Amino acid sequence: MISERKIWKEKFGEWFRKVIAEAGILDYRYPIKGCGVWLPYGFKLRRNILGIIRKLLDESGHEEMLFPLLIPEDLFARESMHIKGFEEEAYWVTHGGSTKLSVKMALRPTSETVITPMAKLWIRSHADLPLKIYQIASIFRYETKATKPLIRVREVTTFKEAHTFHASHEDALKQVREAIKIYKKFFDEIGIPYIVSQRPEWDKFAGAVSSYAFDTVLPDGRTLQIGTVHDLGQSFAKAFDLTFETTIGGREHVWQTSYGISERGIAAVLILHGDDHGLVLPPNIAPIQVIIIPIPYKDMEELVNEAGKKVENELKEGGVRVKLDVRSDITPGSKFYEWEMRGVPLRIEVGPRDIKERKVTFVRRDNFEKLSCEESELVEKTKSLLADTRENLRKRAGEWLNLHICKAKSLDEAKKLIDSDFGIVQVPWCGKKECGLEIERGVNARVLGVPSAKEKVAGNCVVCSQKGEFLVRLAQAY
Ligand code: 5CA
Ligand code: ZN
Repeated sequence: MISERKIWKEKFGEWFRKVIAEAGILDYRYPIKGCGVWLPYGFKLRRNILGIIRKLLDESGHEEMLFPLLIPEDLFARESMHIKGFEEEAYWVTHGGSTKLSVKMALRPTSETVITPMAKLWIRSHADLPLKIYQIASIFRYETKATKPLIRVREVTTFKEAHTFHASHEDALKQVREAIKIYKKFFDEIGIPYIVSQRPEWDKFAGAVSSYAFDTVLPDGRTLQIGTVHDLGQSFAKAFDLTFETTIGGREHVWQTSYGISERGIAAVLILHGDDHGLVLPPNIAPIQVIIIPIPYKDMEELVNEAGKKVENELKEGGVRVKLDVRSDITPGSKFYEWEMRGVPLRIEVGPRDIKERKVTFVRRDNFEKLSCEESELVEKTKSLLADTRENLRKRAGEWLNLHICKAKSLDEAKKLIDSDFGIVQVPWCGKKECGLEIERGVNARVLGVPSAKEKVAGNCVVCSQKGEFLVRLAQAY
């Protein structure tokens, strides 16, 4: 598999564009760069993935809400670091019809400056804290780097942002740890491997005290940031004068966190599990888990279709998302090709021989293994094959990431590895900003950050030779 992927690496950008269109995930031909259309099959996949994050957030005391898209300039500009970071990325609404607006408005590039002033109306005392909310909505960013479907878009249609409010920094830090745990569970559920890094001080979210990022490695050796968690400290609370009455009667500024993911998580699912034949979808999120294809022989069309219908009903009753493909104008071979490309995890072929022998024939999408079972074991066998497929995909993607993280002892060695599209390279670093920037320049790559749970480091800073405090992670990043 992995060696296959080496060849795959070169053409993966092209593969990605082609497969999302052909598989019916996304139509990216809309005449605005960075905007696409979710097609029905893609929309179902998106809905299943969002179901997982919704459940995780709801279970941990977050409540879903929906906030306005427009931000008046004065609110948007209130927190100075935030506006500095986002000003150039915002789309601005300046007119209502032909009337020039007295205050121009930004389309939200994220929602701290929408949510904090509203929280000020809701939070009075410590009894109102913590407050944990989220929304799933579109955001807009005028990205200047090359746009790419699902990976770098200008309308991020699947932005899930959570915002939390706390009575102490300690509580906010606890929330940061919970958020990291929630995202770990989320990415584990969809079979995406990741590393979590604390972002360097010079590359944090605009307005944050500290930022943590989830990164994964794509087939071309470049990393994709698939989620972030931020400790916002009191920056926004101070800018908006959001305070609460403490237990001893004084007033203090509220402590905040925020964390977000987007359709990049969906892109990672498509890319990391896919192969030369197209998508391979994890069964727990696949819109169709089992595709049944009747294999008609002369004069037996009706018989195989009926048998297929029976299999379909039984699986449906067993709670499996199943589809019977009875189209008579295309051959079984073309059907195999199409559903393989669309990533359906399991295929059942129903032919005269299966009917006669009271057997069911399966083909797994992840490894093309062909298996069979007795008719009576249909539901049970299907479920165990789907579970195996899911586990295999998760494991395979995990091995891929492990093979693409390594350590280097010098800048030279790190640069060679990065130039060969290796993936993530870690080097000892003293922790000083000058050295960090020097490392970025030296290897011409990005500092992803340092491991969020700090490991003991052996070795000296690759720039200044002082004792290394951290292993810093470097990569070509999307
Ligand atoms: N307010 C915070 C937490 S919600 C925030 O906006 N953080 S962020 O800027 O880091 O965005 C969160 C995640 O959204 C990123 O980690 C990235 O995975 C995703 N994202 C950001 N910009 C884009 C984009 N243009 N296209 C696709 N995904 C994006
Ligand atoms: Zn140093």
